[in-house]
Amino acid sequence: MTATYETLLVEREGPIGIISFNRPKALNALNAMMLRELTLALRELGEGADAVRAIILTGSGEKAFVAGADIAEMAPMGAWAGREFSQLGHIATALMEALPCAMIAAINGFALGGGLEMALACDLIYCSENARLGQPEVNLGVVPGFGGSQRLPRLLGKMRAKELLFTGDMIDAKKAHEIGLVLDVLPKDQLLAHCKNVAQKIATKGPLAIARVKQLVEHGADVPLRDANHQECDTFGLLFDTDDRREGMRAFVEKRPATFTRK
Ligand code: DAK
Repeated sequence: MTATYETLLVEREGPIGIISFNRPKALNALNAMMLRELTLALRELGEGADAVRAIILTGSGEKAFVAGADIAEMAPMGAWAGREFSQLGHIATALMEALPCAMIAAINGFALGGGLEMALACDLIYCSENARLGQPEVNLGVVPGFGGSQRLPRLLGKMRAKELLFTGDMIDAKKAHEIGLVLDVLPKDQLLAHCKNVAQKIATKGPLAIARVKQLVEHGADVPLRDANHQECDTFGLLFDTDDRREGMRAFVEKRPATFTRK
């Protein structure tokens, strides 16, 4: 790790990166510095020849993943500063969707407002039993600023999303699982280990295949089915010309695990 971070803990364990939002006294509320550092950390871990295969996002301390955007920092903002702040969140979340590695949210407590929006930009979301999730922006007289009004309805359907967006209610882990907002609910002390296991499993798969299937899902959601299927067809063909595809199929025939080289 080369960069130093004031608002994040950034670790690397082999093929896995772990980014912890690290302002526990303010329940890891997202300020502008944290959003800038997040973009930097995502690039440091997720880009380049030695990029990790999965990045886990979680929160430092006992209580929170992220309890929203920093209200004290937002309070004095005018229209232009508000837009710039929103832009910082959009840059980080768009990057999460564009990176070739898997993004995993490990929600270990409050995930509110901007916090839930960070998780919504991840590929997979798991939470602990004590998690509380919500989009309480309307309580403050604003709308979500980091993509929540768009990603939440795409994930849950319009009506479920509107219920959360209109009421500002916090829901518990059980309810979040029931409505499909999280994949699984884990005991608090097992959440990170579970996410690392999922990340390790992904790290054994073809890296080019993971990058491309993520891209197909992300791009496919925005285009007509016929065009999306066309993209799949092209990608399938393209991957046939890679060392990893040859190795993957050879390894199956030879009954051994594949060794992928990202080539
Ligand atoms: N911002 C700043 N500080 C926060 C915070 C937040 N979002 N959440 C908690 N804190 C601070 C508290 O002020 C307190 O600080 P001290 O008083 O100790 O100095 C400390 O964290 C501990 O919090 P509590 O004492 O309140 O802890 P409790 O366990 O009693 O309550 C809570 C936990 C999560 C229920 C409560 O802290 C809470 O309601 N927090 C606020 C939740 C919330 O409303 N979050 C904001 C969501 S709205 C946009 C850009 C972005 C956004 C919108 C628009 N544009 C640019 C247009 C995004 C908005 C949001 O994220």
